[in-house]
Amino acid sequence: MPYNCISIIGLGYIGLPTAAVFASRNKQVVGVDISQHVVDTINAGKVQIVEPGLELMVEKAVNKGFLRAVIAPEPADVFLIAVPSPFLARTSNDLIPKPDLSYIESAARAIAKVLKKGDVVILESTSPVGTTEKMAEWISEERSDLTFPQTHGAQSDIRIAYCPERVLPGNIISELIENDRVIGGMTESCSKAAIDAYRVFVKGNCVKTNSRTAEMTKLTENASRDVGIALANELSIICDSLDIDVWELISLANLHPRVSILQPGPGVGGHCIAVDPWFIASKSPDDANLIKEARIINDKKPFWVLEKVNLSIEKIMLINSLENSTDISIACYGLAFKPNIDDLRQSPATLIAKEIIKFHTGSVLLIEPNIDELPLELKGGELCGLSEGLARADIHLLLVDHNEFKDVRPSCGEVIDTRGIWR
Ligand code: SAJ
Repeated sequence: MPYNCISIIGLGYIGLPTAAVFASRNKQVVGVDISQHVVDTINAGKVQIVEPGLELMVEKAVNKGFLRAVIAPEPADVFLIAVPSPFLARTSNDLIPKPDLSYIESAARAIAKVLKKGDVVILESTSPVGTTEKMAEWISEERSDLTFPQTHGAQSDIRIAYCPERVLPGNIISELIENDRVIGGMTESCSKAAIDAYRVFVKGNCVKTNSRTAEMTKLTENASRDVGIALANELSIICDSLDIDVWELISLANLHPRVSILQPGPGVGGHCIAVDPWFIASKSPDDANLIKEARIINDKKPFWVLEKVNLSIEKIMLINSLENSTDISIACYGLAFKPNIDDLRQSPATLIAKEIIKFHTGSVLLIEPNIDELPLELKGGELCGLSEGLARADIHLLLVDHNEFKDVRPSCGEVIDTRGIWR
């Protein structure tokens, strides 16, 4: 393996674990991040994100001198870009959100300054098809003294490839090592160079393709899951109106050897599945109909849940001849975007809780065992323990299937179970 120094640009959920794994294989790793806080934290052998096993790896790597973090790129043999690729804020005219490639562009232009002949540049950030080629252009604009694959093919000075990450938060370290990788070079020699770099720690297969196919592979993986969840969410609405238990229905349908339906919920959250399908739709707006529709179905699901909450409020008011809903307490069980994590960002559960706080005049109890403090956007809700919520609420709204909620069940009151664990 000719590459001894690896530079990882962006030390977040993907970049930092990748840096730590390279360093654990005794490579010299220079992590680059625009946040001084992140740089200082890592150089102190600590981590700014919650991921099992990561802190220990970073501490060891820093103490042994294999990992250090810096603000500005330094020379290296391999540059791996793992910066965010969100979409731009949507205006009322945008039917499809537009990708924001500015972080990738800044990273590309910043590393261009320190590139030398023979270096490899790999993009890992989830990206619309064609972004790797764009990145190659941005770098070449900065360095007319070097040659690039788009103009010099296999003979280029710089090798450029796309290699998507596909790890699951909570299990990142082992998935980084064990999962198969799809590696798409702009040329055959670019693919080979990138495979050489990943082989340092990847035990799974490194499967070769071109950069556009690798970009689309990542988007397809997450779009496929989004479409699958949209089917489950649509079924849950249909079944509700037909008085059928959707979870029983799905488990029965899944007995068929060639059927494997996913689970409905209050919507799709997180930073990947709810974002990536739009990258396909933004590139192919007239052709990505199913993909677009799935996004719309999943984005609408939280509002369907809110209608259910309103119906429950009206029911309680009617039964108890109440003039207003001030005396009705609503408990929301779970705020995270999926079970057993503390991440509330882009969470349908948090969106639903926020909307309830806005319109409901009575108490809104928020039960989230994985956090100690409510974010500002949930001001007006009361963070409380599980038994208090079960004892106090008139409406029990189950939003996340955290393990803590599986062994309990409200003994009275209205129950709205969006995850099917309190059936
Ligand atoms: N969800 C459902 N029903 C299901 C499965 C999930 O409603 O049957 C919801 C979850 O509650 C959550 C959302 O979907 O709100 C996404 O959760 P997830 O666990 O399916 O996925 P992520 O976003 O944590 O990670 C995904 C993974 N991609 C796939 O499984 C295809 C992961 O492997 C990727 O690396 C990650 O996106 C990424 O970074 O792209």
